[in-house]
Amino acid sequence: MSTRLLHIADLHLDRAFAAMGCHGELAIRRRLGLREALGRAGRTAAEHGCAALTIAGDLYEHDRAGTDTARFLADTFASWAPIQVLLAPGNHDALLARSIYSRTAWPGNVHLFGSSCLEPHPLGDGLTVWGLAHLEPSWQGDPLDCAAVGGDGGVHLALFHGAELGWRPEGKSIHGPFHASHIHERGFAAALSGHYHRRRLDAALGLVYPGSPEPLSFDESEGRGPVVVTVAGNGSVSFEALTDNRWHARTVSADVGGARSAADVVEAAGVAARAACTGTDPERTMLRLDLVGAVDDAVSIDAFTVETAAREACGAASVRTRDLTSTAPTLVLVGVEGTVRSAFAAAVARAAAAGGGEEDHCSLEDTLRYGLQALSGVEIGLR
Ligand SMILES: [Mn+2]
Repeated sequence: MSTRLLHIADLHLDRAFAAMGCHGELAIRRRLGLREALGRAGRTAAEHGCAALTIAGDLYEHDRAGTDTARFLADTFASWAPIQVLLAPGNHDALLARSIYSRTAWPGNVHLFGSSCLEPHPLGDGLTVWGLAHLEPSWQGDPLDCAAVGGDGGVHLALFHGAELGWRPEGKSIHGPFHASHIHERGFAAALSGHYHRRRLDAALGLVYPGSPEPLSFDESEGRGPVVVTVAGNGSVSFEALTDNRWHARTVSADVGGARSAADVVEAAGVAARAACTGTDPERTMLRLDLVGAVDDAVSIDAFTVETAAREACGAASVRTRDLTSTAPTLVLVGVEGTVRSAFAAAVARAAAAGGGEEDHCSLEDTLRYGLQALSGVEIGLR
């Protein structure tokens, strides 16, 4: 007889989405979309005959989640009975005294892990899920720093929010650092983890990151969804990733090199944006549009104009541009013009030659760009 679990993590209910440039109506749609994703997970667990749904932290964002979110969660979980819900708080939803976790009366099918050391929760048929909670947002303990489990012929799974150190994406914060090699060493058949927002299934190591159910940043462009964990009668554990995200994050480059006017920039941006939205539901697509190429300083690139035009062209829910263009080589000519422009360019060049850090260099580049645009008499587009 096999047992199935459905594993999710990093839903981040109540997220602001400001970092993705969402405000007003779009931010509300995104937050409703997160609640929908949780409802979907419950239905998926039922369809797959899962005994439990495991949630490895960052279920909500503590700073923004209030009583309404607590009631939504309690009612949603109750509606899933008899499926059990196992909660292992992470860094964004740490088990603080005033947290939703602490002050909500959870329905009987919910089990909240409450210690920073792994504690057992038997699911029957010799299967035990060991879970822990981050008791504070900056917890730095090793989730697998525990005595080895097992030796009873049963199957043991670990459930926690943590940063596997061999696979940390650049710049990702470290919360609950651990080594994947310790999963089997400590007697666990698998670690059902959360924290990294990109899916990772490693059957050999027994490591699962389901990733965030919906994309939370532009870098989260891959398909995402819950992971079905099957514990077979012989004790072997297998994973199956489902892809059911309804929102999409895309990044595309538009080469605007050689553009002679803002109209050329808008045209190239529209073509790239349309191509990027092909095959997705544009109304639920968040597009990041990188403008690249060497552009004449007489061409005004205004981010808001380009974003508005690109959204018009492809119908995406939102478009954010990153102006990665460089100033066209025509600039070299500026030096021989014998004008205010050339005097300005020479002054900036002297300042650049005087050295300074990366930050100085960037601000001098902006100085040159905006200054030359101003002196050319074009409208200054903000990056
Ligand atoms: Mn997270």
